Amino acid sequence: MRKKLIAVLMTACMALSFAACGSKSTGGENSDKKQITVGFSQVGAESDWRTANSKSMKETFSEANGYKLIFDDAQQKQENQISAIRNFIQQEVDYIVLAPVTESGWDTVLKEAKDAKIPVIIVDRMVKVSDDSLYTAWVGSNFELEGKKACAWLDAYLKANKKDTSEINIVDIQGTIGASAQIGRTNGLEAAVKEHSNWNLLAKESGEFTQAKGQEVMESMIKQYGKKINVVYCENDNEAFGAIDALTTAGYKVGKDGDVIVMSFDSTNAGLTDVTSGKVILDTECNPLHGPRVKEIIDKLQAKQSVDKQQYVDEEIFAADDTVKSVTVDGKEYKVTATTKDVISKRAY
Ligand code: GYE
Repeated sequence: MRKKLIAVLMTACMALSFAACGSKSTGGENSDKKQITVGFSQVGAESDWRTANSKSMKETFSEANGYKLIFDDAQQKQENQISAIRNFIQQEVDYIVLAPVTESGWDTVLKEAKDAKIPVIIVDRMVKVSDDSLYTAWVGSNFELEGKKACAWLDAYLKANKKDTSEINIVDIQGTIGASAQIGRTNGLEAAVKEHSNWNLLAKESGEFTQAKGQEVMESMIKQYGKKINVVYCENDNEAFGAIDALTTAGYKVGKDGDVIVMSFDSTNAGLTDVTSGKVILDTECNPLHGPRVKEIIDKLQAKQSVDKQQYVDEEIFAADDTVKSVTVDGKEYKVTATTKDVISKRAY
């Protein structure tokens, strides 16, 4: 009888421990670890880049990998991001991941996260805070370097085409004002304009990183400057798509032997497809696949290891042809890839 009771108790215990196991852990690579809850405040869905970025985060922080991801799309509004973060704090998530729309305005809410002892990882664009301990780590691109690489390419391209003494009129369709990606890319261009007495920056205006606004801004720039424009510097691929639509509708020939050349950033599949046709003359890469990079930071924090405060991603340069083989920025040489369908097919976004 006693033996039987022990056996029953043991079975009950095993059942209970299985149940406990079921509620706390999931299958996949973290199978016997506790599920980690990550609250991710995403900027929005303004561009192809952003779509690829969201996909990378969702694929990485999946249930099968041992995570519960609370994904919040802020529709490009900082106030939405601030309330998402407050929500994550209330839900006592294990980590907060923030892709900030602009750099400033985060001190108060990040202090709230710090007081709640929730580590904050910043991804993609940066935050400008008075106290760096308000976030644990940042991973993303060197946007100013991207701008400098693009301008070094333009300089070399104009030289190769013997146009380096002509007047070059440039318009800048900027990203969301105050976003690191805008600040860096605009700064890169403005520094290069200062260095070239024959480069004129005719106008700069935000296209909000969207195709629709990019098109609208291009239309108004065409009205104002017409055929004076030689170079359209778009701060992302979607703005470039909109600008190209506006230019072709207005009867401009876009490309190498046309009226105007269009430069872009991101190097998404669609962007690079326009590079192969020459509609986009240069696409400077900005890599959106941050999911595994953020995961690596979280893995280290889980293992109580130290993490780099700031981590830049390596990025490439894609041109419509091989006129310029490489560019040198701040003493470092970067290879330029002449874009083909084959090059695109090997890329994931
Ligand atoms: O270039 C653009 C997106 O912050 C790097 O945001 C990101 C930028 C990217 O909307 O396409």
